[in-house]
Amino acid sequence: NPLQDWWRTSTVYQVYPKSFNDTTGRGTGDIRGLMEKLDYIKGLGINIVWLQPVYVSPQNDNGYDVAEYCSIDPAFGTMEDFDELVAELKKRNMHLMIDIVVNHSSTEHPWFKEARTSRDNRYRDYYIWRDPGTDGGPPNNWKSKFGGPAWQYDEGTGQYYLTLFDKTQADLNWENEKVREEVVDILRFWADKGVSGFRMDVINLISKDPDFPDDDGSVSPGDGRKFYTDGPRVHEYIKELNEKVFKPYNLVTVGEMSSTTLEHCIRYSNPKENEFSMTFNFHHLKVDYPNGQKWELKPYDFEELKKVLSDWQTGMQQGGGWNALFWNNHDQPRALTRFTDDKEYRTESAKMLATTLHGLQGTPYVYQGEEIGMPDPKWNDMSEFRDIESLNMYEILQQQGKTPEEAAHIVTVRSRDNSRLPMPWNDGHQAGFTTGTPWIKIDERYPLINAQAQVEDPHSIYHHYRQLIELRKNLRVLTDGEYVRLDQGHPEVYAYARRTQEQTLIVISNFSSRSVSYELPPNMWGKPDMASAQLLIRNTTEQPELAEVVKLQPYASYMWLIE
Ligand code: TEU
Repeated sequence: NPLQDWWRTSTVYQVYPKSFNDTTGRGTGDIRGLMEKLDYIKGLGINIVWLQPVYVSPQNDNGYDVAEYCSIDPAFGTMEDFDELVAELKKRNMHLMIDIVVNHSSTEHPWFKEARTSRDNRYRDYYIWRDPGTDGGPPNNWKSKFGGPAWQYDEGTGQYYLTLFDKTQADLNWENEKVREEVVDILRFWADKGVSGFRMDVINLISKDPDFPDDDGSVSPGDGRKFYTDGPRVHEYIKELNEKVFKPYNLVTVGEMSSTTLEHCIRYSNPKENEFSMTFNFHHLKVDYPNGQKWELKPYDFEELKKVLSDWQTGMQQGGGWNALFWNNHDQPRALTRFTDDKEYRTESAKMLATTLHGLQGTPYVYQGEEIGMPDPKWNDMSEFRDIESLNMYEILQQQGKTPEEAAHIVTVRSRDNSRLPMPWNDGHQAGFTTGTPWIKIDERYPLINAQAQVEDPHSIYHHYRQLIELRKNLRVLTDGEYVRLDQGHPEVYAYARRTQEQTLIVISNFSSRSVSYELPPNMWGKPDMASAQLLIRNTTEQPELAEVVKLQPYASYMWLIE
């Protein structure tokens, strides 16, 4: 039964190394800094650590611009440090998942430096080159995800090369089997070093329509993604990686799927397809995007959030897929600020979001700082920002007619830097992150919001996560219980059940600062066993019985078990 896989009852902790822990005084985190904190992570009950890129990189996109795939950047440490990290994790019965960024490489990669020297260089076709369009401009109208055109002109050889992200991130040409062979070698190199899994960056973008047609905007927003998202050969390419590396090394793998569909994610993650173990999708994190547009603002649509989460739970369950569950990552503002109250009800809100997510089917991901209730920072001016996407968009928004203040406001709400401030370890100098000058500011609330305070307080958010992670290891209904949404559009409450023959789990959460009551559906109530429901986890002092009508304080969230 595929539901026995070990990673289906695991929880993953995501480490953004640049902001995790600095042991050199350089002001950026490093591998030895992560090693110092393994017991802190283990204390949560985590058994997989996802380490984001630490490879040689010019850091234009904080390591997602890789210049050498099998070397550690000296800023993060040495290969010996990496080997020691793997060993230290194994000692703690924990696994290492590393980030693989092979939709594109840095333009500093030797392959690209060679490729741009001449049209017949042996590495030329490792990348995607096209002649100028009829007007002498870019070959088509595709747009970069970070703003601006998706093509850069190379004077030396008179052609454009494709860059779906930053102009220093050149898309690799997966049509070229030599590229696919290089990727297999890279994956085998790291698998031979003892990593247990891979997170594959924007892996559903690697197959492009070889005609590179203009996008007429008839399907998606007209930036070309219709011609490279979930492209014609994407499943073929992934099956090849699975056959040559994932399966032989028995790896756990997660694909980051940008702008994807439920149907594709079922194919990407159903074990019978032999592709990935699970997938990230982002539809639940676009319910505050007006018409899907990230750089416009609106309050989030609560009903849409519940609908998307439910549709994906039901759809993936019926299709045999497997979700990577997450509210947060290094590309998203903090959910605590985005969806709830990060001030008066910060602790209740953080625990409510955790209970709501960890009751769903899938493998949960905890992004560093989420487990201690880190909110979005308070930004003072644009000089505090570092993210290439945010800095680009600040200019582009003004070119589109926004005033500097309007553009800055949108960036403070949307910027990926919202989740990239250094981990606050304690209330000491620089929150214990560095003895030097941090690469990005430290959140000034670190005397109140820091890991040490959270670990020492048994009623903290940290210990709430620990309880949820522990439940997942032992409660079968969390792994294979059928998902059923219970609330029918309640304005403040999200309620759902998970069911097997033997057990029923009920999760009820108040996403508002109002005290509300929620009435269970009649067909649920009245059964004698409902009164025997056991309250497994709560985020308020009160311990309500499961009753026909449940009263919920602001941001209250409960999980009951009926056996
Ligand atoms: O993210 C790709 C991605 O979908 C987001 O970056 C999103 O497209 C972007 O924020 C625009 O809204 C992955 C990595 O997680 C991200 O950090 C990298 O910048 C990106 O790929 C390129 O490697």
